[in-house]
Amino acid sequence: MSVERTLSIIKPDAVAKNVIGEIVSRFEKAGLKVVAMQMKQLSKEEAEGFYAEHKERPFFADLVAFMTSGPVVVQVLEGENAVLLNRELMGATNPKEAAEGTIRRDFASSIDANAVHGSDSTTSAAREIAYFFGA
Ligand code: RTP
Ligand code: MG
Repeated sequence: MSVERTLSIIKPDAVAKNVIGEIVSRFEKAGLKVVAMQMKQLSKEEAEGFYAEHKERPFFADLVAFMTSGPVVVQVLEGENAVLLNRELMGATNPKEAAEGTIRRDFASSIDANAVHGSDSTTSAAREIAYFFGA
């Protein structure tokens, strides 16, 4: 076990549904601490750079359009095994496949509008945290 940091984004669909507090509450109840938080409107360039690993994928343009469709809440979460714990709390990418009690099962409406982002590894987390919050 080790204390890690991970990057979380509450996506435009969840912000529009007025469930920022409910989502943050799930992180806190699971033992993750919010150590940085910023509400912002992503530019096209910011969203493209953030999801650069997916730029050749067929869904890239839709993903960027969705992520810039309204404000998001970008957070750094800290705790024991934060990267994996956050992914477990989020549930599967497609909400139809997400386990009961997960954020995506309860708040996501589709594979595009899927409520939250979470870093998928400690390496991604370091890059993503620096991307939004600097060193
Ligand atoms: P995220 O990066 O947003 O936390 O999501 P993830 O790790 O669960 O999934 P990832 O493979 O990284 O994909 C990033 C986002 O792209 C959209 N996507 N659409 N239509 C499709 O087949 C498809 N696959 C992925 C999703 O909105 C996903 O969250
Ligand atoms: Mg991902």
